[in-house]
Amino acid sequence: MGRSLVERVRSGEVAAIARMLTRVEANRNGVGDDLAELYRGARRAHLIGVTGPPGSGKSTLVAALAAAMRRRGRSVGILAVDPTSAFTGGSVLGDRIRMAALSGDDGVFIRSMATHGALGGLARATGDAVTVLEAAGKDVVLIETVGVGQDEVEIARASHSTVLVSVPGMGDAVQAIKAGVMEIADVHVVNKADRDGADRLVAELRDMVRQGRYVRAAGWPVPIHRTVATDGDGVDELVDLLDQHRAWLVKHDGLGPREREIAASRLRNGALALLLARMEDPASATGFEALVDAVAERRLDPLTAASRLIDVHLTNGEETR
Ligand SMILES: Nc1nc2c(ncn2[C@@H]2O[C@H](COP(=O)(O)OP(=O)(O)OP(=O)(O)O)[C@@H](O)[C@H]2O)c(=O)[nH]1
Ligand SMILES: [Mg+2]
Repeated sequence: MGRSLVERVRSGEVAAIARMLTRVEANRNGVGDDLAELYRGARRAHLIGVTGPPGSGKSTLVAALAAAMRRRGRSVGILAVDPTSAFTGGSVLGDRIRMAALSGDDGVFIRSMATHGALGGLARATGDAVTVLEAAGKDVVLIETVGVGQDEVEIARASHSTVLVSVPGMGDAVQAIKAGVMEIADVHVVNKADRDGADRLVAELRDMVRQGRYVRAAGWPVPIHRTVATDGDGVDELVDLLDQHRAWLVKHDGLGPREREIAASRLRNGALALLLARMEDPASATGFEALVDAVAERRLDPLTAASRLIDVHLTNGEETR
């Protein structure tokens, strides 16, 4: 008794972190106040996004990275963001973590994030979960996303360092470009380097990076690194590369532009989630249902209706301020 949930999160209590994340995910009433308190003054963790096609070994790699970071004495938070099947995603990650023998270690906190309702809600919830883990004092937060849609790219982008995982023999590099995720990579990882075709994939990626069309930060030489996540091969070197990337960011811009990128992304996601929630709130009298009728009956086109909805909402917002 006595100590608030916020205080208990701040002292890194595992049960409190779990409870706060459940509140964040469900977007419970009052969680906004807790998050505001947690956000202010929270120490910045090194945010590392790990993205790539399904089955490329992201979870295995994340677990191996976490283990390597633990050996260096760092505390780690892991968020596995699965927009398609949060349930199986979580259990798969759970298996990988058990494989890496991380369970039972209080220095690692693992959570899979599920999507609830509104578009953009997942990105909002992920950002808020990062706030909680930072406030709990994690040195590093690893965020795994399946890099297929815009939401996931947005989540991966809201990191200091983004790892793009490809595997040999699937035409991944080409796929990644098509999906528009190529330029988010600060570090390319060719995982499953034990398989045929790793050399060719490395060469392909090297060509692309050399052409410079897909480079996120000018002046940072994007490394192309091989791993065999299942054996832990190349994982320690990947930790070194990520340290180097963070040091490079600090040296070149004091993290400023990257922090602003993260802040901008969080502001966008927050605004989107709030706007959608308020517009659809039956109690807020924004006329959502009436506009739905008008669009369904073709009395109004969707864009005009959307514009009216936003106008009404913004006016309401001003009046209540
Ligand atoms: N041969 C080989 N297999 C690997 C390697 N890394 C992971 N795997 C295997 O690849 C499969 C998928 O690994 P996961 O870590 O679940 O991949 P993921 O990218 O997280 O998958 P999703 O989250 O479902 O997109 C598992 O069977 C792993 O054991 C590797 O370096 N070499
Ligand atoms: Mg996974």
